[in-house]
Amino acid sequence: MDLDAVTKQSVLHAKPDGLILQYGTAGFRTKAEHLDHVMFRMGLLAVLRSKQTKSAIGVMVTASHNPEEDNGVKLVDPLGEMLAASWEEHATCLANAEEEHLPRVLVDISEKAAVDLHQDAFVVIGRDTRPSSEKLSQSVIDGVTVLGGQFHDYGLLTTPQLHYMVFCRNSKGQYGKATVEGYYQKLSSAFVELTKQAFCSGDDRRTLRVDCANGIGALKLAEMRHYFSQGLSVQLFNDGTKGKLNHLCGADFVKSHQKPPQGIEMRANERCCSFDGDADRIVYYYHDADGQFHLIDGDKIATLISSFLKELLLEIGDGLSLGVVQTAYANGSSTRYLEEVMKVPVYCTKTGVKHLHHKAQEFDIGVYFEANGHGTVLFSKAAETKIKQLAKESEDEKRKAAKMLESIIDLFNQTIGDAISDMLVIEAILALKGLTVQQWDALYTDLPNRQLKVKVADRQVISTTDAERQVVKPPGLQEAINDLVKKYRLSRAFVRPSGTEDIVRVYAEADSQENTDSLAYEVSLAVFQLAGGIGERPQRGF
Ligand code: NG1
Ligand code: ZN
Repeated sequence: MDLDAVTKQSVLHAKPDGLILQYGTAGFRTKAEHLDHVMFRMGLLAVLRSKQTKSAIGVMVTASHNPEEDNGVKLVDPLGEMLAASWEEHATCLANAEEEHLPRVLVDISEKAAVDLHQDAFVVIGRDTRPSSEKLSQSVIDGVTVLGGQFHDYGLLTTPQLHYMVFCRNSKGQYGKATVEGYYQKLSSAFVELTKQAFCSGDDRRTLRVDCANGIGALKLAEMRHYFSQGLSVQLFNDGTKGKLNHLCGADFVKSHQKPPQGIEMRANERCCSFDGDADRIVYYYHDADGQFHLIDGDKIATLISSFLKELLLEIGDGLSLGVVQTAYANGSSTRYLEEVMKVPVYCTKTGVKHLHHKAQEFDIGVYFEANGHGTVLFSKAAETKIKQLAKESEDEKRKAAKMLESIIDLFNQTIGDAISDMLVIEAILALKGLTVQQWDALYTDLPNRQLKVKVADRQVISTTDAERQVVKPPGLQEAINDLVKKYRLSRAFVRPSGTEDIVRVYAEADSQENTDSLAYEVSLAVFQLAGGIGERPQRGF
């Protein structure tokens, strides 16, 4: 390591005095103007991680569904997965080191993690469409270069595409070709193969309206749609030509406000969906004939997908295990439906995809989705081998099911939730099953729910257990929540410090929207009073 060169370069990417940031559930995320030094340093860290793992490492510059003024960065591990937990700590140390300590921290990390400094390093870089992203990704490149790393800058990519590129490169092309065309071809040919049966009866082209959150999803879908246009026609809205990224549109807006985005033309009973700003989340929705809005969130997406998979698994009859992984934010109705009606085992993990991802890896086939629409399906190596074998050898009906599963393996981005993958799988299932969006929606009825934010002086005073469903500290808060929940029917509530914003999140569910809103308000007040609330007290009515 040429530490003198690092020190010299680092001056050009100086850390603002006193700024402390943490590598959270989604990497570093804050106002773009505070991130230059973090980007440079993540370039440095990616080189060390690459040397240590002897693999290509990814760096994605994005702040997902956050406002346009924000930005962020996360590292992608060799198999296209989130960065290992011990390296999140290294990332935090490196980002917060004062200028003069930077060389020492680099040496420390190299020693602690037993990095072989003679090893070559390769870093793969992608970015979203934010105005700040281009310059910030240049700072990443500066960091990579000063430590002698090689890199490939893909420029504009969705977050899942960057994960895909990393995995392709480290699997020596086995997972796919590490190009955007490779990605389009892999997913589209799996989609066309899977839907062959559904579309064989003449012109049955389906149309889907997609709100692209004025983000990268619009550019990539516009490039990709020609590859699958025989089966599906997508109409793009909020494509970034006029509106602002994530402003009054996108998956996060639709999910949290439970209303349609601006800028989309909806027709009664027609399917619409929204991506988030980096295209790793998706939610569906429609208006019924009375103009009432219906949201189909990640929980209902997981339900549709797992019921289809369960059918195929019964068909091949090979005893492969299927499990669904959710977080505490999953609607109570979805959990009940999956467990009691579909008889699928359901597990709850802490918020943040890496937790869901790890749990899902315990099954032959693990379906994981956050209620906000981030999720995918993972197939174990053993399941994949079995399915491929059956697709070749078994008799007709079994072979048909195995072939469908084979396409589904290719269609799901196995590295991380991917709005484009998820959209194509959902569209294929709806077409194959001949389901309308209303029929899908009618699988179960969501319990009314409400999410609120409370400002406190230090959100770390709250600690939780039981996959964040119970508070352990501060004393008295869980008892207060228990007493409030008892007042309502079918009710549930929990609170946890956000990993991406400086707030405490409150979630409540109950038998009616009115009761849900009262419960959410009362719990917010308990948090405010018992966990050091600051600013305005929570108000009744929203
Ligand atoms: P936090 O801010 O920790 O609640 C949010 C989402 C997560 C996940 C991360 C990463 C909710 C309630 N929380 O985390 O599910 O997507 O952002 O972007 O939706
Ligand atoms: Zn996202």
